[in-house]
Amino acid sequence: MKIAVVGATGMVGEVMRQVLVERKFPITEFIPVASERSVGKEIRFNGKDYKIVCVQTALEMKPNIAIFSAGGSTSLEWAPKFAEAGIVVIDNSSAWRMDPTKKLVVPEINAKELSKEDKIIANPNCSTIQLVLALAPLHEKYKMKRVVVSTYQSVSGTGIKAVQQLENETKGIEGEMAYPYQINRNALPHCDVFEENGYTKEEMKLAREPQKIFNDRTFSVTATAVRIPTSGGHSESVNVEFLNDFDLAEVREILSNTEGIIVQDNTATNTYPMPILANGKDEVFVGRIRRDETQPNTLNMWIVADNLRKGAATNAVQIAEYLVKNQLV
Ligand code: A2P
Ligand code: 11C
Repeated sequence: MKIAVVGATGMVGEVMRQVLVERKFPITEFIPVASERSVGKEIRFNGKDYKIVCVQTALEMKPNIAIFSAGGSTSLEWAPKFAEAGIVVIDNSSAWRMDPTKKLVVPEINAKELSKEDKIIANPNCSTIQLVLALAPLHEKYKMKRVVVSTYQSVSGTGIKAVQQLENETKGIEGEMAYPYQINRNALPHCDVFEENGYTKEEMKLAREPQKIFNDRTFSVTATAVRIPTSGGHSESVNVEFLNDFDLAEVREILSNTEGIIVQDNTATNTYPMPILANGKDEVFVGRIRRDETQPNTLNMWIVADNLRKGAATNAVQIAEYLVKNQLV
């Protein structure tokens, strides 16, 4: 496969390069793409140096698959041109996620919907991916009615500028601000921009994307998204009301037997998921599994994942793997 990574120099792009190598994705030609600023510079992939090209050149090189992680406006402008040329685009931005003509895919849940006709495939938002992966087997068994999620999101989700802001603040250095306020020793109830309804765009992604991924509108999700001074992964406090009652031991067993999920749940040994444990891993970690004692059929749990891996790069590469394996590309 001839593969282009658009945004290869970015935070997700860097992890994308690592994940492609780690998972031994069958690459015959690698095309790193970035902005005009980076064209001609060299970038390392699988032990070799490659020259960075611009998007137009990448399009002319006709890769089989182009994985985009260069922001929404680059995707909006270029993904249709790639698709038109017969190149499959896996897009990590929010540009196409809610477009009814595009699939929004978490491979473990809905890759089966993919066909040869899908030329632009959307990768869900990082905080959505880890949420739905844990909810999927429970929804199948007990049927969700309502989900209340509060997130504790890593600065790496905002990008390099935010990682730098946190680093500067911890060292007492003045520098550029990615957030309107200090993030060190702080918590900002503000991820992505505010919408007219008073929610942030990040909160609305959490509310809307799960229904599309499950192709099911019988449940609803409400969210509060908070940025905290961590860099290794996103954490989520999740309260789920089901239509049917559950058994806690069975919930743990179902999650333990789900591909891509690791249960870390033992209060006696202080075992629970944390960003420092999830960082660098592809799995989604679930713990603090307990019954909400204030109302029937309701579960509380804590979900953590590396937002740059399963939340972005790993999920995109898994989509590409599915396409190759099923000869859809
Ligand atoms: P560059 O390094 O040349 O700016 P992040 O999400 O970490 O901010 O990274 C964004 C990525 O998207 C970078 O690789 C960046 O390249 C790339 N990028 C930004 N604008 C464009 C563009 N117009 N065309 C191609 N790549 C772009
Ligand atoms: C964050 N979820 O952590 C975001 C980052 O819609 O793809 C990814 C933004 C997006 O703020």
